[in-house]
Amino acid sequence: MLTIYGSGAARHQRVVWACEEVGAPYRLVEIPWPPGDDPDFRKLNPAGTVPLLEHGDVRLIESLAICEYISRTFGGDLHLDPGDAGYWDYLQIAQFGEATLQPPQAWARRFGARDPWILEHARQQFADRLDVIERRLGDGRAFLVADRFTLADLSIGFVITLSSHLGLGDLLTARVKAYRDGLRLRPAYRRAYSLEKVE
Ligand SMILES: N[C@@H](CCC(=O)N[C@@H](CS)C(=O)NCC(=O)O)C(=O)O
Repeated sequence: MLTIYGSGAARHQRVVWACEEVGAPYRLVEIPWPPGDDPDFRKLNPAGTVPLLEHGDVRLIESLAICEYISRTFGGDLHLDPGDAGYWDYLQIAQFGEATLQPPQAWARRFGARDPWILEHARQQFADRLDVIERRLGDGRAFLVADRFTLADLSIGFVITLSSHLGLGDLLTARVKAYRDGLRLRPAYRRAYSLEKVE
C-alpha cells in the first residue's frame, strides 16, 4: 500500500492519477495548507512540499519521480525506457511539464493577485511555453509522445487541467483544450479527480 501525502489542489493529483492508471493501491493523507507549517510533516519532507510518497523503505518527494516509481513498481506502461522510440521526447516533455510549463502558473497563483505586472508576465510566459504543446499537437495526435498515454501526458495534463481553475484557462488554445478534454475522459483521470462527469 502506497501512502501519498497531499493538500488541496496540488501536485499529489499527478500521483493519484498515476496510481489510478496502473491500479496501484494507495491511501491519500490530506494535510492542511501550507504543508510546510506542519512540523510532523516537515520531519518527513524538510522541503515542506507535497506530494510525498511512502512505500516501505522508499520515501520520494518529486511528483514525476513518484509517478515513474509507481509505473515501474506496479507493472504500468506509463514510462518509456532509453532505447524505446520516442524516449528523449518522453523525457523532455515530462520534465517540461514540471520545470518549464508549471512555474508561470505558480507565479500567477501565488503573486498574481498582488501585482498586475507579475500576473501579466506570468500569463505571457504561460502562453509562450504552452505553444510547445500546441505545436506538438498540430498533427492531430491524441498523445504527446509514442502514440500512447505516458507520464508526458500526465505531467502536462495536470498543469493544463489546473490552469482553468487559476484564471489561465483562456490561454488554452482550441487544440490544447481538445487534448485536455480527451485526457479528462480517461476513467483513471475521472477516478483520480472524482468527476461524475466531464464539464
Ligand atoms: N517539483 C516538486 C514541487 C512540489 C511543490 O512545490 N508542491 C507544492 C504544491 S503543488 C507545495 O507543496 N508547495 C508548498 C508551499 O507553497 O507552501 C514536485 O513536482 O513534486
